Amino acid sequence: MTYQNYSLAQLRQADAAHHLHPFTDHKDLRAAGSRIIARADGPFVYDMDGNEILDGMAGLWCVNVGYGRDELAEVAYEQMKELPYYNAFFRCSTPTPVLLAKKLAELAPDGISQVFYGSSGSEANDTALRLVRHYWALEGKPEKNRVISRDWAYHGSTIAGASLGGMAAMHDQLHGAVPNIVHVMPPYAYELAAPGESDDEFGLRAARALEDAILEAGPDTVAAFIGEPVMGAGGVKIPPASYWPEIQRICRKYDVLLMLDEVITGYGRTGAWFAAQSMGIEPDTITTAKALTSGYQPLSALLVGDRIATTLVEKGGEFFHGYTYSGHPVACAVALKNLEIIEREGLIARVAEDTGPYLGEALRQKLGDHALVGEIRSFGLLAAIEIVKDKETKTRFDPVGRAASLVRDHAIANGLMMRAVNDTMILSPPLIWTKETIDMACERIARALDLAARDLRGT
Ligand code: PXG
Repeated sequence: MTYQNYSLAQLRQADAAHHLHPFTDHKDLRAAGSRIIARADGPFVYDMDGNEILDGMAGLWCVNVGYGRDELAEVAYEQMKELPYYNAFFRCSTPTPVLLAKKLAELAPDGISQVFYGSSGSEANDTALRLVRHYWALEGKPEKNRVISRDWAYHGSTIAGASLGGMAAMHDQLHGAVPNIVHVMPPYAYELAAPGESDDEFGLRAARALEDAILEAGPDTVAAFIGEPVMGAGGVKIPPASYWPEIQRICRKYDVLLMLDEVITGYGRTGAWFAAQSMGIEPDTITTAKALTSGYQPLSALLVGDRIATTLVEKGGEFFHGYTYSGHPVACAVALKNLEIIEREGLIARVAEDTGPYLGEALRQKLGDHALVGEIRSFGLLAAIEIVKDKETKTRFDPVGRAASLVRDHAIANGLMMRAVNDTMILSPPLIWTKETIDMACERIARALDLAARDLRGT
């Protein structure tokens, strides 16, 4: 590898001189320098300082089959030799995207059998937004074009993705979001439920915020609702059981399409191929990316339900949309092999029956009593730990985000990669984690919590 001709100091210097990182305060980064991860194997990543770090985030919610899978490298190599690239425009196709679409149609929830490819979750959500608006235009209702989303949602970082998302800081930098997208409250009981309100009552109230928004806009102007089954980047916000059935009912009542963003939850993370199946949701589109290739190649697949696909095919007319890399042969070959590994190793059943339930139990049992822990929640292999100053009143440390950043820094220094979202600690590990790996992670989190508590004493 060519990087081995460079010292860590040289790489850091070149990184600071030339590389603009995503979601980064560049002034800060240049002062601190970056951690350079140079290799990875199984559940571990290795930085160039010589640290072995257990990857509690599966890269960025994506490396579901873990690192070091020779099979995925080999299939990419073979495909590159055979056909590195050809496009899917102008009535052409290549074999691997066809076979992958067929496979995805088998795995997808009932009523979904078509696929539109891109290279990222953001691109797939751009496709989804165009597609639902195009659908209503084809149906003779072009004015039915509003999309309702939620505060704190994350749907990507292109202008369409950020507009669909509900991150206020991102909206502030858009200087003009995509028009006709509105946001309602998220189903986040820990902070938003009223005193004495049960989780299920709160879930119904949060869902009815959608109904209010539809009625306020007028149902004839609302194309779709978009949501992550479990909000990921917004802080692993798991909705009460009452939430999605009520959302589904409201969408049906007002003939509003349901767009599910499963960029994080897709391909096994919740103990089913898709969270739609674990939660009983019947969406019209499902956005997927990340774990489709376990991050070994950039690839997204928008799964399109029969209602939209039938109109698109029967009414005809060109849908003026697509990307150079829509259906990239190498990425699709890697995806096919990745899905085969997930199936062959029974990783989804393992999450559903074994590691998913164990992750929640272990975190609660080993960390639930810690003075800094306000709540622990989990769904499959997604988990969150709320960091608070006072468990009873749910008061946070000041300023917001400082406490969880301390926990995160101590966790990484103690060999566990975690993420902090404001004052919520996040875990989204590879599906290859065992009960032993979960125990190892819990020990490292416990140590990080103790060290952060010491730092925070008196603040
Ligand atoms: N939808 C969801 C639900 C996501 O989580 C995207 C769309 C966009 O995917 P791309 O491939 O365009 O990044 C995502 C991505 C974080 C973090 O800090 C999360 C994501 C991306 C980057 C950072 O947790 N999720």
